[in-house]
Amino acid sequence: MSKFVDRVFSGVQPTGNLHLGNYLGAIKKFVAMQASHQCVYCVVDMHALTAWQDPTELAANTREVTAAFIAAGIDPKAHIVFNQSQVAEHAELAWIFNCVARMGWMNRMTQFKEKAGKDRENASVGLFAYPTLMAADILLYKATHVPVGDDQKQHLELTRDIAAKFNNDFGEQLERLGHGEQFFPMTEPLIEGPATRIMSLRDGSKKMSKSDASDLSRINLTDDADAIAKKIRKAKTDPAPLPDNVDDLAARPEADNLVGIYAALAETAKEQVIGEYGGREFSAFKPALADLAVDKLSPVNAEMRRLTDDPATVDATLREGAARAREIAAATMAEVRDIVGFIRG
Ligand code: AQP
Repeated sequence: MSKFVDRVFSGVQPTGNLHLGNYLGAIKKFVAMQASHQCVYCVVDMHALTAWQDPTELAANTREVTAAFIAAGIDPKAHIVFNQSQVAEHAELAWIFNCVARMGWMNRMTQFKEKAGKDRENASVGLFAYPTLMAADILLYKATHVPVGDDQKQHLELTRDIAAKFNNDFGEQLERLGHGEQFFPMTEPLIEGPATRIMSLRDGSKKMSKSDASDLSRINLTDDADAIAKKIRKAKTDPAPLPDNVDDLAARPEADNLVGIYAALAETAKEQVIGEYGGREFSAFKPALADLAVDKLSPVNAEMRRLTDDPATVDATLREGAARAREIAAATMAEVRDIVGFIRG
């Protein structure tokens, strides 16, 4: 039996345009994990700074992500909801991990390559070091499970590599201090279901993304019913009707994406959706998808608005969550300082 308590950690960046991909790939799963795990959900504002953020918008977006968490059904009293920058231990452990991770490992990170693009010389050092901060976020809470979208898979693998190297590099010290062989757990990513990678509504080969210049490419969690219906109506598709078999979706990325969105919203499998809509035209499927999306997203949207209209209450929730997160983080960091040989005051 593992010595680690079953604990979930995950985060979302407050970088604006929170969308259906973030909701289905992450936030909806966060809600489900509450029944079986102790959960720590973080608005990762320090991660957001890896690209320039307008300070006023960063604060507003931090409140918006918090509101989305709560509106979607996360209970900040039973679990922990906070913003990363309020718990300084994230930055402290990230520094130690910067000294554990190897340049070769970091150089292989595809997200850095994609986000830095051709102008790598001009990317922030923070963008390059993003994955070590993410490892610190997770391991500070000794999290055993992390629900994320498919795009974060490589960062989770790096987190495990960092944990293993730390456990190994300080093995003797861990024995001496009575921690056994494993100080940090081998965290399991939770990347499953029909919505691990929601694609752009305009281009089935691109991930739905906050930074896409086209607003029609994504359904924002702040979109009203008309906007949701319009975006689904205008979603790119091929001319053929939906196939009778799920396997035939593989060669049709746009159709596959819409069926996946339907399945995730309806909490069913793609097979079920194809069972119902296989052979039908998009002119029949799209209105059904729009109705389902409006039905599921409107209550979240309304509750988000109510919460963001009361920033003082949102800030108080974050403050209380940070105080509880800090208790766990401070205990881990005290142990880490002893393990690496820092003299404590
Ligand atoms: N398209 C997606 N499908 C499924 N899951 C997704 N996630 C993001 N996009 C999709 C998941 O949402 C969580 C929070 O993501 P994030 O805010 O930390 O950052 P991100 O992945 O960089 O978000 P974007 O929208 O893709 O932003 P930009 O445009 O800046 O690149 C994560 O669990 C992520 O997997």
